[in-house]
Amino acid sequence: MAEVAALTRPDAIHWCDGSDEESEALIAQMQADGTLLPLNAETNPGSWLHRSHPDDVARVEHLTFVCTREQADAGPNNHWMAPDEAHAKVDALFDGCMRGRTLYVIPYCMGPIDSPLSRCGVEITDSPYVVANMRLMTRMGADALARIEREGAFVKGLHSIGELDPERRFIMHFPEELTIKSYGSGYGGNALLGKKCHALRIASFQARNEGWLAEHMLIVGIENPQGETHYVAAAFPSACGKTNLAMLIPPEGYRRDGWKVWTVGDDICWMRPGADGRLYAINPEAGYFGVAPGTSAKSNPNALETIRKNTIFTNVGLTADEQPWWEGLDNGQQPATDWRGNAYDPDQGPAAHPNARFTVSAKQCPSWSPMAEDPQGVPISAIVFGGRRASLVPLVFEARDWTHGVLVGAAMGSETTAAATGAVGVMRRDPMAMKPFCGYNFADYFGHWLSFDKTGAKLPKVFHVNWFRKGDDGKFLWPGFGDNLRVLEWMIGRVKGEAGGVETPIGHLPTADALNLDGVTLSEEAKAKLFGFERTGWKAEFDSIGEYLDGYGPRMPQALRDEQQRIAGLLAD
Ligand code: OXD
Ligand code: MN
Repeated sequence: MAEVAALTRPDAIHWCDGSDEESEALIAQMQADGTLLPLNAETNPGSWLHRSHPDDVARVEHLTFVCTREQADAGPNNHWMAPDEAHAKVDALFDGCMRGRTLYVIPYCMGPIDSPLSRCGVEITDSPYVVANMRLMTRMGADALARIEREGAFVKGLHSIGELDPERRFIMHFPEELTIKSYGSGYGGNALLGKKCHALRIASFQARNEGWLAEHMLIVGIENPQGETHYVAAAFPSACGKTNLAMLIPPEGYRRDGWKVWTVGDDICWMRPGADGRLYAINPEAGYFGVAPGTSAKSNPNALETIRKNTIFTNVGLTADEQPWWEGLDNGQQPATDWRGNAYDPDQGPAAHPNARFTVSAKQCPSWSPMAEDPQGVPISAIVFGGRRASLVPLVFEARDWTHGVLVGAAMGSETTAAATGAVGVMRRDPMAMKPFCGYNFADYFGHWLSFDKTGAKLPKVFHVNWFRKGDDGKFLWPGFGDNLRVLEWMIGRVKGEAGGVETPIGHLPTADALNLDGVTLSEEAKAKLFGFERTGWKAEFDSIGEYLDGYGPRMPQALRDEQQRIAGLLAD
């Protein structure tokens, strides 16, 4: 801290203890300077609106760097800069940048404070908005500091909003030094360093060295009418429905029969093998930083209930009586003010920014699982990969074994979303939804995944889903949301050896009667596309997967190439 203060020269220094008094004082200060605007106290008690700089609304992948000593260790999947050059570049920006500001020291713990799977960090920042968000998203303050003092090890994070100038913005990671330096952005994924920078990029690197996995996955518990709970971890790219699946409400008939859904996490999952050979997972986060647009009583009633109070909204619109508003909210209200603070005019774009967010404590979620606090984590029965694929990819299929499952994850493709700056709706390979977040070479990462398949391991089954398949009319074919439980039920049936599947070259698809479709009406086209296997299209897909793997050169594990070749061979028959 002394070194940082000497470089950044703040007017004041504040060590965060995480107390209510501290939070109240910070909020009062942010209200006074306009960083936070109070929302309607009757409809949204304890809740605030923050309007970010209009050029600072999403992650900036082109300005995000992994700075390993060897460029090949960062891999073709990351932007790379030599560590010395990166430190020099960014330190020049940090020089004197906190003059006139307060430096906040945030000790935090990712994961339950007493879990052996958790890891700590310290973020130094000049943004009280970051402090308020970190307080919701992590276990922050005195307990974390005590653990850091005990362990002596932590990830060092330095953040300044700088001038919020996109030309003076860098998100730098130094995995070999367990260090992060982020300058020039106040946006969640760039500025809340516990989240993407620590819990994914740095943690994935640490996890490889220490024999665990740090993944961009939700964790959900599915309790059947017999009272058994199976935990599922699912990787979908940003803004592809992780929060919705994690908080799913079972369809009417399932509710009546006694099915329940428990939310452990909605974005990040840290997993390691337990003594019994199964993978055990914790959610390193303590809150949700969710996408607001599209969240409604239909898509995610649990999320709506979660954010009814004590929530920070960023870049949403406002109704005339200061209630938060976003596209797709469908609550009968109308926006009066847009996310920039101007009078709402539909010709000027949406009222809420498409990547508008809510930050809220996980414990406010009606489906919050108390197992989220279990230091041992929850045993994972199934791992699910999925992306936005308008064509070709069926609703669900199961990988034949772990190696095939790793290939299914490595080959994941999805259309880009507003969670990062750049074009939206462009199909790209996003292996295991980690393209923006893996802190080292993907070839080594796939090798690390393959290494879990060893004697005594009782690994989860691996599945792929696609909720986003479209018909010839361009409309989604699967109802999604609560009805996705039907697909999860099939997966659990497969895990227990009870549900039917048909073998195809790409894996097992559900047999015609294996999925419970009571109460769902699907057209013939929908059935054919959601449950069918299109050999010609898959042949082309596998050629493209082969080219993708080849792009990593000889570092790509041979076992993964062999698996791609095996399936390409089956498709050619
Ligand atoms: C997120 C993201 O904020 O993936 O979770 O962008
Ligand atoms: Mn995410």
